[in-house]
Amino acid sequence: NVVGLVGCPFSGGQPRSGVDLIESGLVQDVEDLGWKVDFAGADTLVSPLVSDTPDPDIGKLKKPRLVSNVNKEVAERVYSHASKGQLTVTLGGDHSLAMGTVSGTFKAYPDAALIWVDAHADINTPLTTPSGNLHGCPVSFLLGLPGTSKEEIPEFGWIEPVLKPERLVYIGLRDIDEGERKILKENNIKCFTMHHVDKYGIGKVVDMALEHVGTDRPIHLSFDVARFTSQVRGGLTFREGHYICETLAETGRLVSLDIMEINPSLGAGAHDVKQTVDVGRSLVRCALGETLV
Ligand code: DIR
Ligand code: MN
Ligand code: MN
Repeated sequence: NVVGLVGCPFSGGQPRSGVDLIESGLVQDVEDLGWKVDFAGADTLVSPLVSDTPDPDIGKLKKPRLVSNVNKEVAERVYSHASKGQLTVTLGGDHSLAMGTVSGTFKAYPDAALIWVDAHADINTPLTTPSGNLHGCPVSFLLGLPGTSKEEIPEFGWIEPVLKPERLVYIGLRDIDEGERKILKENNIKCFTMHHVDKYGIGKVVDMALEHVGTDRPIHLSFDVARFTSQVRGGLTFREGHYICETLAETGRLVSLDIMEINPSLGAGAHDVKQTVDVGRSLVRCALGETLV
């Protein structure tokens, strides 16, 4: 039972938190749960190569080459852990990093399923993105949607369309762009929004999500914790988030975990930073089998 730890304090080119999680004692947490940890140390965190090469927008996309390069390295690292049978835990960093983590996981486990826990679908394409922020786009590249092909955007040509729409399920959506809504419909992608969480409860939603993707597949969980602590009106609660992690741990089929957007907002006080870090740590512990009693 080995956890392969990948740290990637990368936010659209802004190196930030995530490191905080490791510094706060996460490695010890994981070892206390009975895992060995394969982590080469904080000086091996994935960090964007500082370079003088200009990185102009491509269409609307901001910092495309930087995001692509960092993700290519993340994909290689995740694959190297996953291919040895380790459970990969990646600490981000912004959610564009799932381009890398999911690519690496699915290279090792081609029949895996992806569970995306987020208020947002992050499925904009280079053609539909309203903001140009790549953290709103990773899923479209993994699915190979129109606008993401090697011919259309060779800078991301290393990403293979490893994900099939029926192997993807969302939990916790509540903020979807018009273009995304169309993509979700057209591709018949299963979405459990906050409406469904309210209606069925989180227990039933997780059961239905697992049923949808197939109960015997390896699972990659990509968890966006942005503003999770401050309880933005209408989002998943602290317990609902933890319940998801606990239940996936119980399946015994979790092979890869992303805890993304551990980015206490700039200018946040020490208290907010600590809260965000504590939530990230406890989600990781739950996903690795910590139980309440
Ligand atoms: C919006 C916001 N859908 C976009 N996305 C995210 O810019 O594509 N915000 N992920 O956190
Ligand atoms: Mn996200
Ligand atoms: Mn989000």
